[in-house]
Amino acid sequence: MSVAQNILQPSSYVGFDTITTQIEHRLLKRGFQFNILVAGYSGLGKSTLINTLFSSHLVDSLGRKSSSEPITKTSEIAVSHHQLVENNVRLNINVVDTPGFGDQINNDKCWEPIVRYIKEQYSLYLRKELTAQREKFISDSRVHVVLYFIQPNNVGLRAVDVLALKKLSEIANVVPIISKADTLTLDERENFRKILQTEFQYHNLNLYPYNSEDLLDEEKELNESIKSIIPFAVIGSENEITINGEAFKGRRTRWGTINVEDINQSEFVYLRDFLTRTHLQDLIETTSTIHYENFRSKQLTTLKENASSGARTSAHLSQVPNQQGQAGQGPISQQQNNGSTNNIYKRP
Ligand SMILES: Nc1nc2c(ncn2[C@@H]2O[C@H](COP(=O)(O)OP(=O)(O)OP(=O)(O)O)[C@@H](O)[C@H]2O)c(=O)[nH]1
Ligand SMILES: [Mg+2]
Repeated sequence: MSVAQNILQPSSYVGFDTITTQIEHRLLKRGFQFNILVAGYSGLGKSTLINTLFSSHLVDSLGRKSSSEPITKTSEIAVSHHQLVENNVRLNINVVDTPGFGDQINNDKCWEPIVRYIKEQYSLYLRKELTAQREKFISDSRVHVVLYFIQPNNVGLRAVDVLALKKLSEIANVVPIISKADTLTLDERENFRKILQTEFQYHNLNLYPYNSEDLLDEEKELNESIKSIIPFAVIGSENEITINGEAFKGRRTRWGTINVEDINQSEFVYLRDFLTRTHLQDLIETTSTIHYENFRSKQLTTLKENASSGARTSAHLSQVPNQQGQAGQGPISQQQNNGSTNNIYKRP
């Protein structure tokens, strides 16, 4: 069956072309929510980079500033909420700081608390979606991007990195980063990036951005060029340095000063543009349409299966008289019904 489509041109101005402005006003009023999680080995500059990224002090860096300071470590997952405003655009940011790997006595499965945290946020969202009286705007704590910090060892990924990247990229958008890039020479940096890219392929890691047929040609091109420089080799600093009247965020070393925004020294600017200018909306969207959707469909399928097996069991049980001789009133059927209803709220 073919549907004839006539494109009509109104004879006078109707005004629906302002819909984009109307959407913009509404979105601006509501603001945007962006949730970012940092993960990786301890002391790799996770907290420092988050502060450098948004040019604001968002989280406390727990590293030592001088050799006399005690070493303090992030020991549990901590979420901090922030609101940044730029040209009337309100960006609500949740930064999820996680304990560095390698700090525990047993580092087996040290990524598990992070995986659990990410799934809990999906579960929370799903629960809010399924309530009878839904909130008008469901507050979104789903993690939109995991920045995974890799040690600048010029050797390759550790076994823990491979496993953590695998587990995390199955449930969220993961962007790997070579941290403290000032500890590598420019040649070492390029060499290390190539080693890592080969390892990502070898281990079949599904890292962000993804290839999709839905993308426009220019978006595909942009993603290809971004993929060629992932993992970004970055340098972070919260310290403001002034040289010849010019103030910048940088690191002062014995050999000179590093401006973190100087693209000849650090790919920090590329990372920031990627996260905030070119891919912010896509990160939010893919979290919802790919990762949350996977979680949601698995949970609902399990719920449906449990419900139908529960119904079959209770139909069967209804044939079996209980101790009082009443069919289907016994504690077993009640237990099974409870189990299946609660399943969706359980930690996966
Ligand atoms: N050389 C160098 N040092 C850095 C860089 N970024 C951070 N640091 C320093 O590394 C130390 C640790 O930084 P943090 O930001 O606290 O590291 P973290 O990964 O959050 O550490 P944990 O919370 O303990 O896991 C601090 O002394 C920072 O000043 C960098 O790009 N280069
Ligand atoms: Mg930290």
